[in-house]
Amino acid sequence: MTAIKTVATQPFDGQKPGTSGLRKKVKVFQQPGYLENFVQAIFESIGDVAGKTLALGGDGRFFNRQAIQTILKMAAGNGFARVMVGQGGILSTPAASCVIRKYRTFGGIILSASHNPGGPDEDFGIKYNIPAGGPAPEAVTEAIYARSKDITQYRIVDAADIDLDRLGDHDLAGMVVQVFDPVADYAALMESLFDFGAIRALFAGGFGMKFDAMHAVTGPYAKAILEGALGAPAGTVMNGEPKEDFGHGHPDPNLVHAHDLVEALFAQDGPDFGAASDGDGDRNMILGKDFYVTPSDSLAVLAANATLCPGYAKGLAGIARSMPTSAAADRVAQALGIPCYETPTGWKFFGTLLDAGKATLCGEESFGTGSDHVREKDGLWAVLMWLNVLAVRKQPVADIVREHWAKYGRNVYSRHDYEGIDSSAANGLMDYLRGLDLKGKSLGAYSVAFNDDFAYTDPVDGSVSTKQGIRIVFTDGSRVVFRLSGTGTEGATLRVYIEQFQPDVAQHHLDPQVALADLIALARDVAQIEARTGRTEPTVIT
Ligand code: VG1
Ligand code: CO
Repeated sequence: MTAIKTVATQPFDGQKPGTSGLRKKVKVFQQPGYLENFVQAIFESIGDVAGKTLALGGDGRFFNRQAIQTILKMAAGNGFARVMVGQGGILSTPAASCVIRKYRTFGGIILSASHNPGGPDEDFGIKYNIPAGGPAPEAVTEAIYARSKDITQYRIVDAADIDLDRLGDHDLAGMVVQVFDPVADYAALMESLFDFGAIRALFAGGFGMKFDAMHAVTGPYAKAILEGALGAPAGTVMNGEPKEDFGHGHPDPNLVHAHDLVEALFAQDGPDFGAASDGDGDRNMILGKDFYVTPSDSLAVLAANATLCPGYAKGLAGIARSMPTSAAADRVAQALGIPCYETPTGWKFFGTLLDAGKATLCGEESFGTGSDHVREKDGLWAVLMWLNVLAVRKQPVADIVREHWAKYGRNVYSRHDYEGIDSSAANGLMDYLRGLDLKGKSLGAYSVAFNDDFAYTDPVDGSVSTKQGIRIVFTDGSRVVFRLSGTGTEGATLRVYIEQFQPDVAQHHLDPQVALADLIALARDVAQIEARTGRTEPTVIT
């Protein structure tokens, strides 16, 4: 019988989960006790774990395997009966949500810093998902943080490491470690939602696609589903081997970082369809031939075409989008006669709406789309939904989006990120904006309808979240929004979101940077971005 050790420890500062879990440099996580304290704080904040089952896995980044061994021993030390861990320590975020729900586990721990780079000098992350499958709501993350501040000891067993590559049940000091295939349950769920026969026929007819897994977690999933079940030619999946440092890349599926894919789609004789996913598999970018679909438009187009997919044939109960996401989805909801909810940034805010059956599809401007099939955003799911729509409509991606704009009007949209700026300058800028009273004033050619700091009251459980982003909304419905990122690990990242509705089809072809030029300049001026941050240009534009 292996003895459970109780190890004395001292609290670390700053174990406060951000938009999606605790993200820090690997070196921070490698400090003795750092990971252990946070895991113990989780186990003590989620109720009685004795005899329960936990799901566990991560995006395969550096430190993933080591962290899993530690968490397994701590789960045994804290009385869990079983831990289901993805083979090789691999489990995409949406697959984790799928497994938690399917096997009714007592939630799960996901190891990922998502789109942040990986490697010994880069980032690591950890988050707890609740038994419903979604990210822990704020009440739970606050409890974990509070516990991390007064922790004095953690519990762990002394035992040999588990062979994470060998499928099946392993014994760890009396606890069962079940190493399972991380792809199978997820692939089966996808097949239950989409018309795989129609997509197979599409590929058989010569439809060309590239999927960029960015050397991150979706490689095995995409190969099994696209090249396996759906018969897409070998080589459809690019960068399909998960690597601990993502091949020195930045696994963020946008026009800047998914450059291999962008090059392929904008080349002469490029494929018909392109997609990419992020580090942990919950984000997606959609490209057509010579065409980029903004995430906000992608949500709206999928909502408008959802009934073409078997899993959504009965229609949608409602749509939910994060506040900075464009109102393109709202127009579809209005046309369908269903509600559209506006939540703060972060998938955790969609959970109650999905659980209550109020929303079926959800989306964020940050390349996140998903539905009530799990409680996370889901990159490959969005790609498969697009494929299902393309298989039925038999039109190029660009035509589908342009027709959509012609019918609903176009919410011209862009996000400008200023990464790695000084934290106090960033906070000063936000405080300054918060203090402005602009109502009724003119900014350039625009007149301000209202400005505020977005606050949200959850319509299901009544919980209130404040300070979720500064909005300046103009009388014509255009708006600029300012937020600080809650997922970075170095300095601060200022995100500026710019949106304008354009009903005139003759203007729809314009590059958003051109169409939005006045609003972009106005946003820069009103927030004094250059004076306060020293930056004249954003780091990333999406
Ligand atoms: C970003 C995105 C947000 C997303 C979050 C987690 O947060 O803006 O929409 O939910 O990342 O996604 P922030 O606070 O940096 O703006 V992931 O794929 O990093 O788990
Ligand atoms: Co992610």
